[in-house]
Amino acid sequence: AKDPVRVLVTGAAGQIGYALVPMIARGVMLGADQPVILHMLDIPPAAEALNGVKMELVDAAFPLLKGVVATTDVVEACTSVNIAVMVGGFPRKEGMERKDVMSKNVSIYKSQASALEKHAAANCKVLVVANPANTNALILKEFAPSIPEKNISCLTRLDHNRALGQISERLNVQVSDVKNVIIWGNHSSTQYPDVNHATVKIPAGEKAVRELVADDAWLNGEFITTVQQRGAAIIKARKLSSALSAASAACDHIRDWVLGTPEGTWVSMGVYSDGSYNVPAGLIYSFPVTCQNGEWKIVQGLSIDEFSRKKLDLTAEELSEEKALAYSCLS
Ligand code: NAX
Repeated sequence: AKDPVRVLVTGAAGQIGYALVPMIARGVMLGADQPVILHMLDIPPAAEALNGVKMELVDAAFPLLKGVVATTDVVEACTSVNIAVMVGGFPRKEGMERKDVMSKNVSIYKSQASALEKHAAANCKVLVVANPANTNALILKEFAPSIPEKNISCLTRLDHNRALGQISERLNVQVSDVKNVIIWGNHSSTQYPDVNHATVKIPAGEKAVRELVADDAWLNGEFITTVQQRGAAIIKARKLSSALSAASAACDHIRDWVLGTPEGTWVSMGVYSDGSYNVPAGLIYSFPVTCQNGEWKIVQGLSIDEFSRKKLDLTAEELSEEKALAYSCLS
């Protein structure tokens, strides 16, 4: 039998946490043969609720779940973890300035970065979900200099999956037959969902999404805005932000990272830019990636037309501004 993997979920008493921890304990994230030990962190006001989640995990009698640590102590939470899913953060409340929200999250991610750096297992993989996800991940990277940058990422897989879902609905095809959409940039409304290289499986092989949809106005307009604004649409409908789809996307992200992407398929991950596609180096930016042996690699050589170029640049500019704002909170 395999040794258990320790998975940290911060903000585990929140709504994504509540959807995510049972998925991890059922093997959705790391596989049906991989035992896990869950580490759940939240803040003292949520300690009682967190303990309730722990009680439910015990009550669910998950065969793969070999232990649960539920704590408000960051060091205890981070100790020996192999995977860290950072869902905890400070939400933007009505009337709050962007800078104030940024400042709260900078201080959270700065201190959790140090705890991970000192106490996590060697080669721990980190996924930041909490918003502003890209910039929180960047702060975490900056304050955990001994964690290799290739081990730090942020979640744009939900946006990626939303794009797959929209194409599948539009063409009335199985979502599993659609692949190779791309989310470029920030997990925000400036993200660019790109279908220029996406395909659908057909009996004779595969066919370009653009050819099958045959409606560039829709693909360059409503499709993009629907994906960009899907989060707001969920809040409007549910009076709560997306949780089950976010949790599922976090599992997809880690599973593909650890176990690899299928041959010929890429996924979107927010990763540290090396300057690929003329995206400024030093931002955490969502790119198309393939994964093998536990490492992601940015897909190279895709053609970028003029329409796409502008959109890649626009979301990069927003990320540069967020980075500057985050740094201004440090001084
Ligand atoms: P909730 O408010 O339900 O849960 C957040 C939890 O984090 C709370 O239990 C809170 O007590 C805890 N927390 C706050 N500060 C903490 C700290 N310093 N250490 C540990 N825990 C702390 O929010 P939820 O709906 O679960 O969303 C969580 C985060 O995910 C938010 O930042 C949200 O904006 C972000 N999202 C990101 C998505 C993505 O695709 N990247 C999509 C979904 C989601 O909107």
